[in-house]
Amino acid sequence: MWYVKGVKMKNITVEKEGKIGIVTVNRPKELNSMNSETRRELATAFEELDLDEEVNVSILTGSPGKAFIAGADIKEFSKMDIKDRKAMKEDWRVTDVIANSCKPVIAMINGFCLGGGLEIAMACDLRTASKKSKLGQPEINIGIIPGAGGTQRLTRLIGESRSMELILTGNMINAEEAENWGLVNLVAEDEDLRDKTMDLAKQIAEKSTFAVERAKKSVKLASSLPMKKGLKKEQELFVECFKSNDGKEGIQAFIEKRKPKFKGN
Ligand code: CO8
Repeated sequence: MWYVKGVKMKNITVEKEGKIGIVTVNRPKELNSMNSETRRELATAFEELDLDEEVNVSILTGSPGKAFIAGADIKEFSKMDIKDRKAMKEDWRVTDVIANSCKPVIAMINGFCLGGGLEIAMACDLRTASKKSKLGQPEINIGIIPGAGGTQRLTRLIGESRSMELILTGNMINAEEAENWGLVNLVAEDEDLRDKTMDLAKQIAEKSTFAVERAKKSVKLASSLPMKKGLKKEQELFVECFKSNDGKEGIQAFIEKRKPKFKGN
């Protein structure tokens, strides 16, 4: 049994490898679909990792088998009496926690990545996928629509036309198509996915955490701010980095032809 903030985690595991935090949804029999409890546990875990000084980058994945995350738990949906948006607030929290985390989060997609599974992957900053993976927003097949950012994040990532296609047909695409569409950053053979994802995470984890946090923030603002405001915000964040100890150290290290020693401030 895993504990985060002293709370028992029944549906996920949280591990650390060097500066990388790895969160795994562990409901293989249900294809790692997320019931409410899983969504709440994920939110708690990512909040905790955001505060953890030992961790610079996190990875979200599914327990080995067929699926990364096959969406929300449809069987639980049948028992839920959803009266309004506010009643689901806690259920929705996880995507906000990940998207607003000051540290990068990588979705390591190792199988079916559907519905809420794709939505949580899109709340992450980068996505890697194994060749066997299938991605889609099949909600329309059960008479509902994406409800955790699918229509908004997917459209921003791949454009309206392809987003419409996935959301209106409910069809799945494979990992290579997803890479061509700009939905995933890299595709690996199933057995290489973990190593390649760890390499990516380690590359980022070695940078200045001060600069990485501001880079993530600035890129995220591009989808919510008009260009002029976005550029102004970028300049402010650039100056913060320029004035930081890490900024000074990075520039000096380049001049002295040595590896920078970043301290995160
Ligand atoms: N929820 C609950 N159980 C699931 C789910 C799911 N999403 N997906 C699979 N399972 C279960 C199956 O019922 C089955 O259980 P059992 O053995 O007891 O019958 C077991 O997992 C294995 O699944 P299959 O036998 O179906 O495996 P297949 O390889 O034949 O098919 C598929 C795999 C194609 C992934 C298929 O299982 C499938 O279509 N699953 C549903 C996928 C889906 O529609 N996902 C979207 C759900 S809706 C959603 O995510 C909305 C998000 C809104 C977010 C709101 C947050 C607040």
